[in-house]
Amino acid sequence: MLDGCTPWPEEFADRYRAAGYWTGETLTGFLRDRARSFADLTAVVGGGRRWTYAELDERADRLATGLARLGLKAGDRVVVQLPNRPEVFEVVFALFRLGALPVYALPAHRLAEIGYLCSFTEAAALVITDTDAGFDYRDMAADVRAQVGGPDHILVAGSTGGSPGLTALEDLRADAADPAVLAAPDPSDVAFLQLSGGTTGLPKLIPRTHDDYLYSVRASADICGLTPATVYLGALPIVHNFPMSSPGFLGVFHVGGTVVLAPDPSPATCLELIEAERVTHTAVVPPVALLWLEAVDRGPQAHRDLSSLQVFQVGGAKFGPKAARRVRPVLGCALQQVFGMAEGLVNYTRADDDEETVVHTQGRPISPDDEVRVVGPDGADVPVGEVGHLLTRGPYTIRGYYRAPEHNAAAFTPDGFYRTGDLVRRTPTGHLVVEGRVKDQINRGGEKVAPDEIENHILAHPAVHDAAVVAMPDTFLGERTCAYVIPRGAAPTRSELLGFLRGRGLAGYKIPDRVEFTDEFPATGIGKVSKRELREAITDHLRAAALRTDPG
Ligand code: AMP
Ligand code: DBH
Repeated sequence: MLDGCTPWPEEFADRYRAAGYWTGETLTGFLRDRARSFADLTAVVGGGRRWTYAELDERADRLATGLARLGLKAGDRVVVQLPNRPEVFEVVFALFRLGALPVYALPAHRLAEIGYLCSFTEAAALVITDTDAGFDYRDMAADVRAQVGGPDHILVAGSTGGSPGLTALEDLRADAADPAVLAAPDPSDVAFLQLSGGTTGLPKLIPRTHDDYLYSVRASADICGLTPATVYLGALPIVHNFPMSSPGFLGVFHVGGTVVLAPDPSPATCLELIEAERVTHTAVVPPVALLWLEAVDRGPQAHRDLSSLQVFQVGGAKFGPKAARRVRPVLGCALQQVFGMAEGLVNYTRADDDEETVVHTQGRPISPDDEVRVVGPDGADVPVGEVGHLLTRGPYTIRGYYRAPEHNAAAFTPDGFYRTGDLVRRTPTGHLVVEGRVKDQINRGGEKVAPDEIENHILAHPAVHDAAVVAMPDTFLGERTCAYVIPRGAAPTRSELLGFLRGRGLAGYKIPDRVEFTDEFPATGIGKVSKRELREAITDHLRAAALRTDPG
């Protein structure tokens, strides 16, 4: 296994194989196999292109050959940061073919995150696009290289703009595939690294194996009722765990369906695509769901023909019952709530669940062998119906983060349960209702922010003495970030501080939504900063301000 990863104990691995969950299939062979079964069916639509399974397979083959000639090989880590365009599939399947490990970054990531990922994983290459949404990724890549002294290869899906340190994928793709480059990885080995939302200073990396991940993909495709007639709209950044595997593009490719890539999740873009491509399934986070509901419900997209839509998945953050109840009347399709995590466990409401279950719960686990415990502060199981901390272990939940022994000691119990940090309640049917969290994390409409990481960036400002970042309630995103700052001497202005954070190359969604200057922080009994009191203070403040503007 890849160094710095925690395998499942042998007795569990044996059990998961015996139960038929771990089949020995690998992501290396996955696409070739599907291309044999579904050659002429459409695999991908996006960016003005349509590729059949045979075409995607051939492209991945030729690119893999080019990458091998460049020197990339099995076991190499390759940071992949691409927007929702068909090349993203060509690249990840080419890497799987070589046995190289994609490290998935989001398009929103900037120098701080990409630099960290490249250096922490000792990446052999970084794959970017040229420009997207007004941002030039080539400039960022040059800064990454200047900062971390690597990676050796920066590959661009698009134009290099003539820059000498960059290689265009177009120039790399071999004229013909060399079958000798095909790797033969052990199915129990790590296939890629996924990013966690994280709670501590730097994002944690999640190692997923061929066996465990493909089990979750196959089971998800089955639960979600995918068939070769499925047309899935990829509205979220496609390499996020949700649109990749729950059931996501891998679930769709597993059954021979079509993935339509949306360049952005806006209602204008997506609802037009749903109508034009006769989309049957899609997946969004709650704020996007709210925008779509508004746009269709007597809004500017009310005229769209959405009759093809069968399943509307919402997950990543809590979807309130009020909005959940509007899905069927407004969009004319079924809602499926999805509560998942890149670490493993995924819960779905099912097609045959009654309306109250679909509206009020976040679903139940994929697998009969997902072990779910809901425990109190003493670590003992609480009765059904009571709120407790969710711990889980199972055939597709990791036993440890990548190269993080200290963090693992806290994030996993000695017997291997992952401490999700989520507070849940279990219903008599085994469905889970997410009630809150114990982890220090802000869930900004599905985008996770680790306060600790932002605090460290704020503390780097010379005029900052101390910083504490907390969640504040928000009707649209659920939560936004508020940074409490104790200045050192003359306080910087808000805009100066935010400009400073942007200048450090922090992803936009991590820039605090609000900054409050203060002289001191409230303390807990043992003298730690009381984030609970800060959260309450900002919540009270916002409520009072709302009452002033809307006294009714
Ligand atoms: P990550 O570990 O970064 O993959 O993020 C997973 C976390 O997102 C979970 O542990 C939950 O805190 C949160 N989450 C995901 N889906 C939902 C949902 N449907 N409702 C509430 N929280 C969710
Ligand atoms: O939030 C998540 O990470 C998430 C949500 C839904 C996820 O990883 C998933 C489904 O697989």
